[in-house]
Amino acid sequence: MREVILIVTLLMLLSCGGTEAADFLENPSHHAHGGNGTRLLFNPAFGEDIYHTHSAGKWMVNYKDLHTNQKGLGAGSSSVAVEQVIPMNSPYGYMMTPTEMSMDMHMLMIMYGVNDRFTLMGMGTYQDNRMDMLMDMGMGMGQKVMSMRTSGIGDTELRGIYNVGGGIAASLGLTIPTGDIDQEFQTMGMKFRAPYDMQLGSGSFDLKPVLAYSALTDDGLWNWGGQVSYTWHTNENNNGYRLGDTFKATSWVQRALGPVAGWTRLAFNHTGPIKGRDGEIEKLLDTTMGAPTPDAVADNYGGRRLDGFVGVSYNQGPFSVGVEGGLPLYQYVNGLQLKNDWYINAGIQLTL
Ligand SMILES: [Cu+2]
Repeated sequence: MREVILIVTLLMLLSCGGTEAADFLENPSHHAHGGNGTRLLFNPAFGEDIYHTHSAGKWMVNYKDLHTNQKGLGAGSSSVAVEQVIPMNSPYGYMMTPTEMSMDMHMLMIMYGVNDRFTLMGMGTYQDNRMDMLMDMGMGMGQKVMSMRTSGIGDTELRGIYNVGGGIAASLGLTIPTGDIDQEFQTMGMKFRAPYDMQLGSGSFDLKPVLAYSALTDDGLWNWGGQVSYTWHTNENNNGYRLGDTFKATSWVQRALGPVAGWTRLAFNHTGPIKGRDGEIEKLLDTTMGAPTPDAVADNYGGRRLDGFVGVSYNQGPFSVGVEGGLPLYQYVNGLQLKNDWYINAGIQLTL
């Protein structure tokens, strides 16, 4: 609730300075051919899409790779040493633990302006997850480094975006569960279903309402704004669980310098714990037949985080490319989890 109040306040403050920009957003076709303003409003590389509309008959295609690196374990806002987590007679008492993880989400997005107020969007994703783990072999046989990898098609999103006016866009997305949630891995000659964080999708139909505000100065040199979104996993998936719902808020400032633009961005994320259990994943927690690991426990998911980013983009004609790097500024994890360490998001975009 505190987050909602903070963001509403932020949006109100921003809207005080946004009257010239509102006129621009009402008449985007005046700036349709790659002027500064267009580039700033259609950022190619933000780690989350800022929902905007296009004028009637205009297309946009964007490809992005969102890379997240996680390293080291945390509980709440503190760090936890590996010696606290394995072996079985340590304080947390697991046999295996993740030590580092990288996630790449490749996103291909297409937008089309149905009319000057309403834009349709479709997005396909491809997910690539790699995890390094440490396993205690028991009976004083030492520890073994292992790795796990899952990759494939992720979830698919369909979305409508409506230009409310005054620089505000309202949007609703529906995610279709095309990502596999039965990914497996092998250890000690046995096959297990991979933990929740290594699966490729949510397995559920998700609704994602968004409210975005974007402002541009008359000279087209400065752009700023904010966006709030909510992800609601509407149903329990076929494997008996539902990922935690997510509230996200982001706010940014951009400055154009010729064909280049630079920006800084803050992003807040609050994700709830997983509801329900995947019985196949829980077989890992069997102390005789499995390999107990913290990420097989549904309670060890979700938390809240504030991330900071800086980025740069370059625009030529209908093309723009960009990259941003980020670090978590604050994070609180539920239970025991890997902590986020750094981010790199890169994108290339074509506006027609
Ligand atoms: Cu677009």
